Amino acid sequence: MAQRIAIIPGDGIGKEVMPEGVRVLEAAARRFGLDLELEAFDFASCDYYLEHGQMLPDDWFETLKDFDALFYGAVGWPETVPDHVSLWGSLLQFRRRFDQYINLRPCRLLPGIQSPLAGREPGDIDFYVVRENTEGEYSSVGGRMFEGTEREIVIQETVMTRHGTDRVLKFAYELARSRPRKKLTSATKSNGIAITMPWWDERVAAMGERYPEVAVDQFHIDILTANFVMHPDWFDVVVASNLFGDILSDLGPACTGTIGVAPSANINPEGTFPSLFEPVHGSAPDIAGKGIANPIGQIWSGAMLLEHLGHREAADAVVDAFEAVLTEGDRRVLTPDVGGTGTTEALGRAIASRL
Ligand code: GGG
Repeated sequence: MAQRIAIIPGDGIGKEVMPEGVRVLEAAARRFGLDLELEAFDFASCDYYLEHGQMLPDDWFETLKDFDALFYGAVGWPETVPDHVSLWGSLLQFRRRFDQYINLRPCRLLPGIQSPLAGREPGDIDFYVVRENTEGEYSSVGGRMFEGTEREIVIQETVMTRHGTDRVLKFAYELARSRPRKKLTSATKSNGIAITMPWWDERVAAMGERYPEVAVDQFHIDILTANFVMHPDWFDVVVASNLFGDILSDLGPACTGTIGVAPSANINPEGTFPSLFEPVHGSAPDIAGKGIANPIGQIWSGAMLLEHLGHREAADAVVDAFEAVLTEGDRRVLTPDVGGTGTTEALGRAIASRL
């Protein structure tokens, strides 16, 4: 039976990198004889909002829930829709309603890409950020009072549950245990955020009792960001709350030369609902429409999607294909963020032709 994949380009460069993500998925499907059925949707975009007054149709949950995976581009076009409206109206609905509580974000220095950190070679930076994806600082608990007056009050609560925290910690420990270094780093701020974060540290320690073979350390988020830059080789698996994980998973890829290559998987590990695969980058209004966005973040996310659907060999072939193109280093094919003069499409085609 065909595996059904929903294609949702979203906004800005999402619309430019998605065709390349699809091109490579289709090339992999041809080569490995995979039965993938792709269906495209225009919702979860600011264009859809402008036409319909909301980011998603009322029946989006019913429409998407039986897909095997969702392949997403990027959200946000602040010129027309405020960012918090577009994000909460689309991506965060998917993550929450489909209980995609793991956001898995690999960070790896790829061959042929120059790290801005002096002397770093491929192999020196190779870790995962495991981001809690349904609660934490991304909470809808709070409100405004006395708006526009001198007495204005704004409150937003951080929400951490034992269920939500333990399940992401378990995933992170298991990932660390499966890797050669068996090392887990926890992102905390328990000196300043003196209620939720000491509790997060306690949960990390409690879960650690089940994984004695995993070496654990923790850093406050401020020095942790500094150490991403100074000592990226220290890290293997980094587990973080929703906001800290979001920040770390932009910073990590920046240390590998470009955020344009970074992939992510929003996973519902139980498989009750579809998981969602998207590049880490957003819609990038500054370069949208120029045809120069790097499609590798989308393509690598496609590889994660293939692996999630059980197609490990095809996923590895996609990674091999973009690594080969990067290693070859033809500047006419590479996008400007990795030192080339090429276009999104040229890079996508070069990768697909390797499959
Ligand atoms: N492809 C990822 C994307 O569109 N990100 C936009 C964004 O602002 N995301 C915030 C988040 O991931 O929490």
